[in-house]
Amino acid sequence: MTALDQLRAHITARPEAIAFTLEGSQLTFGELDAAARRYAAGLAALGIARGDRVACLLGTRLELVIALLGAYYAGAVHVPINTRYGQVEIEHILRDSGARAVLIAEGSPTGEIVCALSPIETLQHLIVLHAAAEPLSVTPRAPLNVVSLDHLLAAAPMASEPRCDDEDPAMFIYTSGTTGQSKGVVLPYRAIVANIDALTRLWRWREDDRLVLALPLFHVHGLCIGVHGTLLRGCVAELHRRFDPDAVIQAIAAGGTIFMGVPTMYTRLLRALDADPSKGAALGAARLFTSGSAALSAASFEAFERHTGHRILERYGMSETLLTVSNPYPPEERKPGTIGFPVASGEVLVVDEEGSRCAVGEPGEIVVRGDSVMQRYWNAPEKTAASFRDGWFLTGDVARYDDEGYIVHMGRRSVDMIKSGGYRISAREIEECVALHPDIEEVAVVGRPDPEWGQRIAAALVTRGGAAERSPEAWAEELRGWLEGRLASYKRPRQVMCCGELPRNALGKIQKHLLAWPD
Ligand code: MCA
Repeated sequence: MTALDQLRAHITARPEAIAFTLEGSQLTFGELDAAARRYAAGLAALGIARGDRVACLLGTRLELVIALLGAYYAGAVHVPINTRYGQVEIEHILRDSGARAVLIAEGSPTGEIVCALSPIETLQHLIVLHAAAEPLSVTPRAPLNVVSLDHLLAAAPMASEPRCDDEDPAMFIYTSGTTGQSKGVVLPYRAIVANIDALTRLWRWREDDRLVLALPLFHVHGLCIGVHGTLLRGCVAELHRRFDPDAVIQAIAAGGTIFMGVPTMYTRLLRALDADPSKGAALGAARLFTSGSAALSAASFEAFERHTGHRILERYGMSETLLTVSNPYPPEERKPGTIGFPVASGEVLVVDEEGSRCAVGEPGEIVVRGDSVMQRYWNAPEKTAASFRDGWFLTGDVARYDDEGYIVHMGRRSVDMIKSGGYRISAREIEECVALHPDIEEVAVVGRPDPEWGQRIAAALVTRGGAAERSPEAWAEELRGWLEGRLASYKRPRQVMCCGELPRNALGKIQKHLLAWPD
């Protein structure tokens, strides 16, 4: 059985069962399959062939799941793009991936950004959602073939059974590194299915589960675990367009059994519970709460248990390796402040500089190998080579074993990688964009501890001439305007400090840890 067959098991066996719901609309497994077959035939009619990239710039909606599966059925590669991104990020992904088509929601800010881009050689088709219902508010600058999803969905379904090899790329996920622009992580079917199958079995997902899915569907957390887990386990995913603590509490009170969140979401759920502790009982009725994408504080773990009786199951992963470490399922074995043990789809070790397994308590780097690991970075053989050693992927995350063998995550090796609101953010990418400001001579961006976001973005600026008179607050406001539309708003510095010069070592390298931030 191929990995794609595994993803389609419930489509074949239980076509009548509901797979996804959103605000009163729903898709059964059979309806999803039929729509994906028509969309795949429509893509094929556009000339999209095996291995071609189809970018997707949609917020959470049922069409996104159809577009994902339809791309798979057409043999194409799904390239999700964060709908909060600005022009710099979107253009980079479209160019780097060589996407032949991009799916946008007409009238959306990101759709308008795509229309305003100058021609991208490989990009030929702009797929909008609806046929002529709303003419495009912005005419594309580039000569693109504009076609609607409605139109593609009217195609006769593909005649043959969808087929692909396990090593074929299913998706490229663009992710921030320590360098400026994001890198495309090539995820083959093998990795996604092996990992999400192992993870959802470990977490005992069942057909009768109802997943309350309020994570965005353009990153590994929401898209791989949420959507692919639903397909693999045959449960129902109730999609939410955005995270709203009260809506999540209501959804769980109405029968939701699983919730997955980033720590910032738990902070907000806890705020709602503090304001009205009676809501704890509604959440108590669920079966499983998991947390990932950034470290959950032991204080949040304990407060959530006090309110709801649930011990949040914390796990660890990254786009390149998928979800590789998880706390055990039995609640009493979930240990706050740890990420748990390796998931069955790969091997995970904490190693020292020589690559030997660290002793208990000794900090080392998390390294991963096995089925769940990406194939490579797209178009970047040197970066791919540099991220592996003897077949092990080097995560850049520092951890240690505790005395029971649980892995304790301790942070990133590089200060240039920031985790804020569950997003992985490259300090360099922000620095490159800020440095283009004519009044800024130099900039250093770091993540500073923040109780709500995990880390908040802070920028130390060396400004030019007369601009030095502006206050840090005025500079923060200036940067808001400068970055608006260029980068996602969650990458905007929330704290700004102006300095005469940046601290450097004898070789001239900026020493970010020596920056003296006012509190
Ligand atoms: C938003 N704001 C922020 C941040 N994000 N301020 C500081 N730091 C931030 N990180 C600001 C906005 O600019 C805005 O302010 C205000 O907060 C509300 O913004 P909004 O976007 O509406 O925030 P939100 O909708 O409340 O979103 C918060 C969120 C969201 C729900 C926590 O960030 C989220 O969905 N995060 C999940 C990310 C995720 O899926 N990560 C998984 C990656 P203003 O109005 O002033 O502009 S996959 C991964 O990491 C790996 C593989 C893994 O292990 O899962």
